[in-house]
Amino acid sequence: MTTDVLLTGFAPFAGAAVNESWESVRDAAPLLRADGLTVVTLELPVEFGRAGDLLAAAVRTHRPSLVVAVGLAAGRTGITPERVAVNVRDARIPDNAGASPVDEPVAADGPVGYFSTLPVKAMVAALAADGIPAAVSQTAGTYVCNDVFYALQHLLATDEALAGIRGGFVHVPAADVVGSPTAARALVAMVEVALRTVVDAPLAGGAEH
Ligand code: PCA
Repeated sequence: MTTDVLLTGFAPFAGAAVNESWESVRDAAPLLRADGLTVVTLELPVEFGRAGDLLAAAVRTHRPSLVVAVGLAAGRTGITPERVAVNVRDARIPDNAGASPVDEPVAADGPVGYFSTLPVKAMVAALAADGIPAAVSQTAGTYVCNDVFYALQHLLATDEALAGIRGGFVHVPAADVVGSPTAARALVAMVEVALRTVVDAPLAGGAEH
């Protein structure tokens, strides 16, 4: 069976009881399946290196058309598809395994960055049309979300066996800004627009993050 989309969220971190990214992924999956798509979901640990390794293993196993990794960005005011992953780890707080890398590369042999291969502008436009606050983000930070995003893009760019698989990262805000049902609906809209949009919409305006 072929897989249309691999969706990942994160476990709770920084003392929180839940992580909205996993809740929205969990709730989006049945909605996407109801639309006829084949969906695999995975909850990733908030751990440098290991999270990206687990995602890579899932990509190799399922060979989805699309990979959308989702994380929580608590300070944000909308859903933010990320434009670019950067080859650096710089932790402000320890990850869930106690690691606090500072100024280390994600991949020692990798380029400085990778662009998302998701149509981030078209995704934002689809959410705006649905009245959901959204903007393109120009940085996924330097913590575990960026680590996973960079590892994903590096994998997809360098492993010829995975050629043609598109992927990227989306940050969701805290539940008091966008509740889980709305975040799940937003993920559905973004996956559906990404599946049918290979060339991104040329919309102006890199919004502030
Ligand atoms: N957010 C963190 C890591 C896990 C998550 O959900 C981040 O933005 O890096």
